[in-house]
Amino acid sequence: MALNPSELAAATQAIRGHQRILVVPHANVDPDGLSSALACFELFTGLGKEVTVICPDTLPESLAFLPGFDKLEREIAEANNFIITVNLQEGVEIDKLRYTVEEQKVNIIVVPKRGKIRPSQISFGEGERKYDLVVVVDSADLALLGSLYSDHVDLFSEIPVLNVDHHISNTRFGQLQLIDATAASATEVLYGWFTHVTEWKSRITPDMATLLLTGLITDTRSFQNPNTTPRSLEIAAELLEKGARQQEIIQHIYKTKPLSTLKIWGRALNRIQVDRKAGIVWSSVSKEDLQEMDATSKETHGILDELISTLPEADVHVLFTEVEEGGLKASMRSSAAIDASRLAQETYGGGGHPRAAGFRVRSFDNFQLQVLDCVQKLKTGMEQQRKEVDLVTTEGTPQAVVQKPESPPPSAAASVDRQKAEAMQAVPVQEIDVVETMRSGEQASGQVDVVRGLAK
Ligand SMILES: [Mn+2]
Repeated sequence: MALNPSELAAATQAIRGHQRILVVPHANVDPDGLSSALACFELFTGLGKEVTVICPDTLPESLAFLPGFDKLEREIAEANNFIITVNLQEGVEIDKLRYTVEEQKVNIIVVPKRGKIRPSQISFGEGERKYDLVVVVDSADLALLGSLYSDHVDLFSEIPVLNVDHHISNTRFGQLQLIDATAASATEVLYGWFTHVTEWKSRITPDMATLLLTGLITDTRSFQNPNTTPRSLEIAAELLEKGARQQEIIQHIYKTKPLSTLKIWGRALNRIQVDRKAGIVWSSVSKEDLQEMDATSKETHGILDELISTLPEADVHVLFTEVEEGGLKASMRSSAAIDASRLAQETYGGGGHPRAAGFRVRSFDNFQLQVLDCVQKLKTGMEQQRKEVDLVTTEGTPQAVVQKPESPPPSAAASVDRQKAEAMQAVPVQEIDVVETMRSGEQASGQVDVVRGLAK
């Protein structure tokens, strides 16, 4: 499934026709999401756009080598302008604009040079939004943006959204989509798009190539995962030709791990459990493990891949992690024989992809006992799926071979918007009086935009 030409044209048109672009990846951001967002930032900025790129989480320090990392912002700035318009009819000319600030009040004082301004000449309206287009990358659903979405639902419904993704489970949100479920990474989709547009193709700098290759390398786990296609390899080769710094990526992604991460991986690998008859391999990391190793639950990311490479013949691999906020998180991968997404759904109401899924258990008394309980339930579910396959005599329809880390659940991180709101209320107590003299020559012809910050 390649990108659809009319969707490509519409997406390109959307970039050309908008000026203030907001780019966002999913919460619990991974290297593909972040490098996709930064690649968009590079290209769109080069096209003369005002681009804001948001990292919805704590900045992952391990990705600080990504070009443009220092441009990442944490929060959506949503100051909506409010415009007060004075209609200059009947020969009214304006001399000065003043405003005074009192406690809880701003007075805007319009001083006419000629004529008299009447209340009927005043009108109000909302100004432009800070952004006029949102580009969401590597996210199957808007909910996966976490609080970035839930705190700004109106923004996402009022301005057009372009959805660039490679997840088969993409809900096709947004007015515009560029979705290719056969692409190994979101950066592969972006590469297809950027090279499709003649004027953009030559804009792929070594920095941008490095970003695009980062997503491709990490989402295919260095081209080891079955989602790797001939196309992915071709693109990787082209990106190297365009100056992508592959060694830099490998060095930072695979060879730099904090000691705590290595320790926690060691603990998990030490604790591998195998049920050969059932075809399931699992391991677990408890809260105590994390505390002891001074690690966070995020550092368990990657252990599952190690489980798979250690015992590839099993049908299901699961890693159970007891999470800081309470409960446990199970990440699961499966062979083509088992639908992991269905298994997660039917046992614990989880979800994901056919071959990579996950679920959560919110509360339990004892983590290790709960893990055993989960394994038992998963085994029953696997048995059930195998039975159904035996019953169906028709030739198997080809399984989707898109393997991806499970989509992260929306982050529960609280927004810090309130701080801003509080800061706004702390308007200076003393009076400010600002005067702007209108240059009469510009009034008639064009726009004058006078900006003064209200802050002290
Ligand atoms: Mn991805």
